[in-house]
Amino acid sequence: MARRVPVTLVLVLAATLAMSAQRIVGPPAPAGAVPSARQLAWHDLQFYGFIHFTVNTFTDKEWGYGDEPESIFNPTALDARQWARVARDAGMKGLIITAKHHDGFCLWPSQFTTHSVAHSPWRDGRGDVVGELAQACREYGLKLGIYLSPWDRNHAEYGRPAYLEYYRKQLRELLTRYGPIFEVWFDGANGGDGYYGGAREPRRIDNTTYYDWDNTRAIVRELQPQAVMFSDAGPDVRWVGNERGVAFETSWYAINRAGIFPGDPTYVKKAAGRPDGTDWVPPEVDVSIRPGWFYHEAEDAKVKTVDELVRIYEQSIGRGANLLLNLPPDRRGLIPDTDVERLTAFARRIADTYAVDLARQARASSEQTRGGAGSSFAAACVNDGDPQSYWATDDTVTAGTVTLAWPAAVTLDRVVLGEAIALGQRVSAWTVEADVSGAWRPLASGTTIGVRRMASFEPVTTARLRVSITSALACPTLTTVSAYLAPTR
Ligand code: FUL
Repeated sequence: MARRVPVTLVLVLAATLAMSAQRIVGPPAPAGAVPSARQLAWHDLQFYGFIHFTVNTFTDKEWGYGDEPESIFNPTALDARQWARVARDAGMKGLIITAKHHDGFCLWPSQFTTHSVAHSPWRDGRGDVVGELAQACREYGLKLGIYLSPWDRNHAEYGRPAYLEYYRKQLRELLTRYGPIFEVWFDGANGGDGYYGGAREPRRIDNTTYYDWDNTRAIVRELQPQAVMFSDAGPDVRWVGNERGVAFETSWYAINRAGIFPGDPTYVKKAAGRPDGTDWVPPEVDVSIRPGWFYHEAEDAKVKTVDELVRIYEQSIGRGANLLLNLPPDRRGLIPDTDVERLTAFARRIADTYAVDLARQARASSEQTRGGAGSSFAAACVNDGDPQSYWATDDTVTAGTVTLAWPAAVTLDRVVLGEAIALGQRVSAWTVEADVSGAWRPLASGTTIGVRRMASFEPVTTARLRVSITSALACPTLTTVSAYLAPTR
């Protein structure tokens, strides 16, 4: 007869075994600069649109001088619902409108100037483009953003303290009349000549001091605390440093904000960010679907192709930035058909390419799991479809691999990696390899990851994929490893 083993002894043994495999550990401490809640919400948006529309649409200019008569603003068929529908159908999450561009003309009936839609023939002077867009955005589930140019070539007081008061009153108007605003866009262009109430002269300002940005930003925080502010200097979102639609290959979310100001001529050198930056100010890629920001008939044949838009997508969103794609309405006040067709075909291409995440069918494992195999930081977190869960290593480990194994071989030609950025951006080098006939074949490699890093390569058929983090500023995290195969065209 078999000897009976006491039940309690079995339980103690089982618990000891389980504990040796799984130490209970907490999450890694945040490393370096980390995002605020409003920045984390902004990272989730990924893709939204710019609407450049004003008197320039009717004068065929990119920068109005400020002396344009209000009478020229007269779109024949303006329909902000069309803008919103087009944006929503393309997968955009919001629209940012040039409420006032450098020419000073206001697309809303501001009580502080006569240089606005209220003095134009459009809708007999009773129109409000910003209001119509706000309503359309609500209807189509989009967020609304505001561009209010600091440089104003119409205003008589530009360059003097009185203009700043005017600017802030306008900002208050925009932030109190139109519901929630997700982003306020502070452009860096300023100075130079203009109409300035009839003075017609150059007015140079010192952009390190004139705008007194701290007090302007305080208005946004007071009235729309959830809104992010964009400028060369953030504070929440920064310019990527070019208007070509390209984020840096090595792109750090952190910069040293001290000493940077909107319009900083040395900014481009700082635009890639730095691993030791003091402030989390992620890049936004702004680019137009046409050569210009405003609609020009002469550019009707120069609308970006689907291939160009896909490249922009992969080099902006695919490098962990957000994409702000400009869709300028024409003189009717509608986004032209060609632009809509391109955008729609581009959106379909992206949706088809990233339709099926092959990684979801794989089993993920790692030798470097924080707290040991089976902990809440297990490799399985990278392909569970949950953006909150993540794989991490122990504090002292700054490299590691996650392997995905499929029950049967799959064919893939791209991967998407993502870090748990709430804890900071940590990875500085990675590689992806596939097991091909028993040997690891390199597929892609890179430096930073951030919230999202897309990589594509020649299609490969494999049952095992290995993602290696080869260097990191602190113990690395990965919330996402996805794999896709683009449909053949
Ligand atoms: C620039 C402006 O000067 C352009 O006209 C445009 O608005 C672009 C988005 O920002 O600084």
